[in-house]
Amino acid sequence: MKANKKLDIREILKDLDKYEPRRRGWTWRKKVKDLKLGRYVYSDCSESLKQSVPLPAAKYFDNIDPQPDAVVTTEIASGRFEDDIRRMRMAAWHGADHIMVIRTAGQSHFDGLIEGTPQGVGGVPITRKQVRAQRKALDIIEDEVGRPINYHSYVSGVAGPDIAVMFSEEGVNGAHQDPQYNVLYRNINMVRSFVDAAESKRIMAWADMLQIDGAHNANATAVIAENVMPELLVQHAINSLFSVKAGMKKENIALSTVPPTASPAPDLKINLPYAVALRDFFDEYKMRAQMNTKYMESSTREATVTHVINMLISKLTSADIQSTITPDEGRNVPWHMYNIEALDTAKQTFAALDGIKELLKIRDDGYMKEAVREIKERAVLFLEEMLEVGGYFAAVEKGFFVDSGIYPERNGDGIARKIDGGIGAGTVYPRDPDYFAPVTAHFGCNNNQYEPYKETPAELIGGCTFEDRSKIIYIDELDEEDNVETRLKEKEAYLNTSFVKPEVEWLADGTVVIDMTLPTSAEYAEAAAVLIAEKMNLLEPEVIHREVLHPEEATRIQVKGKIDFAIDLSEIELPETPSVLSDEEIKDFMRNHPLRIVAGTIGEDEHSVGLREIIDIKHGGIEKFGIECIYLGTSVPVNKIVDAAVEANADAILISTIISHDDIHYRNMKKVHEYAVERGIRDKIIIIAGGTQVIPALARETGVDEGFGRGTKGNQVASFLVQRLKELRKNES
Ligand code: Z98
Repeated sequence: MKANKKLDIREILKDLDKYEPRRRGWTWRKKVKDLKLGRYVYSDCSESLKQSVPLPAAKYFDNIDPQPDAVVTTEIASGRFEDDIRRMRMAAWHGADHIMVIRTAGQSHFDGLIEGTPQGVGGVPITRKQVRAQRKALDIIEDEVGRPINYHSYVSGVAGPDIAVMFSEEGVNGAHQDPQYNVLYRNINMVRSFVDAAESKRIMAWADMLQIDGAHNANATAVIAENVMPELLVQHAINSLFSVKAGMKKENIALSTVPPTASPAPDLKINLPYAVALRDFFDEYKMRAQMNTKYMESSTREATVTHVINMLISKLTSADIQSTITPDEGRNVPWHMYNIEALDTAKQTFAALDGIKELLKIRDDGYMKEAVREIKERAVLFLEEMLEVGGYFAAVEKGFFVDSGIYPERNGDGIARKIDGGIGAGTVYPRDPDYFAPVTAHFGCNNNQYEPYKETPAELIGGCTFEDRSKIIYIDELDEEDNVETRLKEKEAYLNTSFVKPEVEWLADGTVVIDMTLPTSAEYAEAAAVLIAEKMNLLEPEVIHREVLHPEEATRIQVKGKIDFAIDLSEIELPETPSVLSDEEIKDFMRNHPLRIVAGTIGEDEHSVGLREIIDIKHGGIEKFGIECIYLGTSVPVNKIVDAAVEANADAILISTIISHDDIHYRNMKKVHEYAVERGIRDKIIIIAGGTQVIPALARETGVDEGFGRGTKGNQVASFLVQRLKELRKNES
């Protein structure tokens, strides 16, 4: 797969009936001791990727892209698996190696597998075809980035065991499985949920899948999230020990942990002791750290800060998997760019905090000691009381879980379920004495009469679908309308054509966001913003975020809307990319035509880093070609830089400006040009203007010879100087 080629969804869908997964089971990253990258040595990093998109600032660091040692998750949930596949590719290039596919709303109440590729709501309907297509796409993507990617979804609901079998057959690498989730949040009968869970866990164990539990959901549901801390430990305990008893290896059991509270609460004072208590109790298991979503609103900035602080806790304690909830989850079903933002947030934070445990140690005395002990005590007492009242089922009936009080306080508002209530109640039957299930992975008694097949029942039929894939029945589309082929046909105009429309989740969905600040109160600003969007011809405008800058002075509003036109890329004439000469060509020219320039940041601009990079030899700047550079420093007045050029008999003036407020950068360029005209040197001197906000065409309009924007390198400027000088000298002769 070439980086400059798009994934061809139709190609992936071809011959899916014959697709076989490459492997089963979970893959961890390969940690590298003292990883050397560029000029740094990293303590907590893993092998680098073959291809990736590094952080924006990487260009100042030889484009290094350190990959943390924790597996990094992204959750994808657009409702259309074909669009999710493209997002998976973007995510992998930004460092995700755990792709969690959210299921469509309501799938957990389907008592069986569904087939085909129907469109989902808030996630995709998980079917064999969809799973195969995504796993097949991930095979291509993992080869491209050079790191195995774990594919993950959910083994829950009333079809839990059926899903577990299908996942095992199809090489799904990880799944959430926790019967408490069914009981508390999906109102599925508790007896059925635990029986199903035993079967599911045994199947997942056969496939070597990693399991993530569901304790974090209590955190997200509780009225005051930190009040469920003791209960969270109890939930983890129930599911992990149950999993071990069902045959899972401890290293395949991951606890889903979320720092319970978020600022403005004193985050670390609450979350850090909790994280320590959890890891003390469950040190044999893996930690899947997720961010706090309970207090997530529509501010992506706020969500990102919570995420960063949560990752500080991950690094101070431990996280084998770091989840990255998208910062827009509070306002959209996640959009492409926010998956990527969250992944970059994780990558940036982890690189920043690399080696933190060599620098800082969590105290084990005073406040920390007391706080850790208190959480543990409350959890143990909770568990003891649960046993006293007759066990888990009785405790759920009494509403022990997700109560808003901190144990032992109870406010009587917990989620209570009846032992004989909920979906699937009364559907558990005792096995007949001669019951025999000829499957490889099966929980509990599987009739003893059938010696010698007691331990290996599948041998009786020459292997079940786990050993003999030809027994798997692949069912293609069942619905003539609701399927991927019809959706692709609708998008034909944009599939590998030159037409593009903006998109946030589905190809050519046309969605854009505009961001505006209005000098009025929030209520008026919101109403006005919608009118503005309408006048801009945006369809279906909707306010997705508002932020009070001051109750009366101003409000910031973000509006989403759609456009109904496309752009034909074949009609676009791209500006010519400036030709860059080889170092040898530049040096050759310089040997015969020595060149002198004067340079400085002008006006009131003190930002010299960019200019120094263009000039300095150590940054590969133009000095290295033998160009004599007279650097005048920062905030050089316009007249002074031109006068200096006259005095030095310079061939060129290099000015640099970062500040662009009120177009001061272009105004200053114009002044330099005009003063050079006034001094009578304009036709003999080259004027070059650079800066992060400089757009070459606009710079040229001010009268300077060329503008150079963000990311310019010394050799580009030197090439321009050589080419321009050649022209000037040709004109002179
Ligand atoms: C996460 N952001 O955990 P349905 N089982 C468990 C779950 O936690 C979930 C499901 C099943 C979260 C994603 N978690 C939400 C233990 C969901 C999902 O019934 O398909 O919604 O099950 O990463």
